[in-house]
Amino acid sequence: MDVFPGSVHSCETTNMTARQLQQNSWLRGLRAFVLVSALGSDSTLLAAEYKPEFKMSVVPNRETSWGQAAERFADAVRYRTQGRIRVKNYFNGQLFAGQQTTEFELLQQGVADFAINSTINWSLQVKQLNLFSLPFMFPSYGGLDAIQAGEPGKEIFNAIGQKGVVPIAWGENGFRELTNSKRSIRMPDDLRNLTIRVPPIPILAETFQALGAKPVSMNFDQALIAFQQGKVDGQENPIGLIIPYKLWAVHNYISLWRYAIDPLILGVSGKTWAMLSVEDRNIVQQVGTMMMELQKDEARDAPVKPAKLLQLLQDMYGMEVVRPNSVELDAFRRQTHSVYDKWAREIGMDLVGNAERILDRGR
Ligand code: X2X
Repeated sequence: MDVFPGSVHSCETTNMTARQLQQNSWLRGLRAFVLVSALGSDSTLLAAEYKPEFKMSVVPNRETSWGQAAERFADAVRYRTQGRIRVKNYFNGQLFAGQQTTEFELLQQGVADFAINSTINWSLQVKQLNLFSLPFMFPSYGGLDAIQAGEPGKEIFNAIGQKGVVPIAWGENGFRELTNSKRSIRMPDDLRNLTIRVPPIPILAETFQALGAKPVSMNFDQALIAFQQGKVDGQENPIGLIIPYKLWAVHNYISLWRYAIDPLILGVSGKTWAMLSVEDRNIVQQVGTMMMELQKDEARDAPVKPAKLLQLLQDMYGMEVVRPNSVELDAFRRQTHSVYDKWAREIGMDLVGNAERILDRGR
């Protein structure tokens, strides 16, 4: 018996903003493309033929804003499809056995049906996603939003679509800040010889190398153990993860340097997408868009403003909060310039140039 009764609403345009509508029309085109490339034809199956479980992959735990978004998505999709699509969430990287940069391949193969993941973890397969890891590129959320809503965002979603994954919506992990157990970090020199864990993608390791640190590339689950054992001196992650993972217990210092932004994307396997009826695709799209908008808001502002969380780190856990000034940030930027230039070429000069122009207009 279905525990989620209720009518399926007309899922076309109810309650959508003009921006969402506009986004949806090109997304529909993109999805049609992915569908055709994935299967060669449109095979809309009957609901009764769906599998009993659709798998959602999530890197961190249920308590994070990514985890909450996955829970809400699963509940609402099940409700709106009257139980046709039952999503089971696999937290803590269970589906990819700790290898966080292989998740995109699971989506391509249809081993995972859905994923909410950081652009970092998909950037080995979709090189354009390295844009967000260009050192010290993103000054603010405003510029980021304009890039995601504009041409660069479309180009990136197209690139993901061409690789057999349907991107539904942007979310956010946040600006990646630096924590460590050794000392305050205000200038590049302060980083010298510190071992800093970074997610396993080259651009982040190269950035820390350029700053004189000793980067250690490691999957997140292993990193958590390494922090506990004091095997590395520091790490970089947004405040939204520093709190639920209690990094204040192992690191006394945090530098708010915004060296990289870390968007999330909700994606669907092209193979799974091809399995769904048009009606159910629309439901997935609508629910996903709404849940990721909520997730993005939460990552930035709710339930508690990041400034309040910082106060908590400072007053409750005794962390020393360092805010490098603009001269100090310039020193970091200068020292990582070669990494920026090298990766701008890898990502594509047109895409990076477009993004830079959008940021300049917003300054
Ligand atoms: O591995 C990390 O640091 C994390 C959790 O932020 C990502 O998945 C990129």
